[in-house]
Amino acid sequence: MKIDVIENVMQYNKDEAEINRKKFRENKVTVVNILSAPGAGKTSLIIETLKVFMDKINIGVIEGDISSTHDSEKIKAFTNSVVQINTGGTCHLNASMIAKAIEKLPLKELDLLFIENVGNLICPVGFDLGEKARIVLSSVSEGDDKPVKYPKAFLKTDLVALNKIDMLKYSDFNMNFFTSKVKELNPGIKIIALSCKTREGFKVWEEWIFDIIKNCK
Ligand SMILES: Nc1nc2c(ncn2[C@@H]2O[C@H](COP(=O)(O)OP(=O)(O)O)[C@@H](O)[C@H]2O)c(=O)[nH]1
Ligand SMILES: [Mg+2]
Repeated sequence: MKIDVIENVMQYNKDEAEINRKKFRENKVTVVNILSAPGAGKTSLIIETLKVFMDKINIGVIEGDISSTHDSEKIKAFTNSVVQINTGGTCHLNASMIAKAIEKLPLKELDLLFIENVGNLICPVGFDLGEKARIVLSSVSEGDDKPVKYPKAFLKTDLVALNKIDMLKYSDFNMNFFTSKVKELNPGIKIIALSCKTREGFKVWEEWIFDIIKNCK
């Protein structure tokens, strides 16, 4: 019985995600769902990307947090198209929450929509939101073993971004170990190493973003 209920919940989410995806397609908006542990740099990556692209394209942001408007307040300095979702304890966003949030966004005017998921590498993995692409953001300060400990997150993604590479010189993070474990799980996956502090690696990140927007149009 319990398993039936879980299956129904997952099927309901899948159906809702397909409705969102259709809406995104009709409005020609590229949607990117960012997953990471708390503090890996999701908000920083969104802000640094907004700084680069805000004069060229229209970007919206959905901020998912258990509570507070802390991140969306920061993002408001760079775009008016920001909606905060407070999950009230739920550890992931689901497709219904996104359906409600996009009612408050000028979807037709947007080229790109970032969804900052709730910070953890477990619960958000199973929930399709209707996005075009999913990113898993890891960071040097978390250590190089995250692909080993959270394999599903690194399997079900379109890009792995490694943030805070400015901290490599202060840590024992082994880049070869990290990349080889990611590639063992997901051989074809692209990995971008970057720093939101120094902007190292940002050219490659900007090109990746441009490419997925182009593919969506
Ligand atoms: N050294 C360093 N710190 C960073 C970098 N990116 C983000 N941070 C810091 O990491 C902390 C958490 O970042 P935040 O973007 O809020 O992470 P989130 O919880 O994933 O949204 C903040 O203090 C940021 O200033 C980076 O590339 N290098
Ligand atoms: Mg954040």
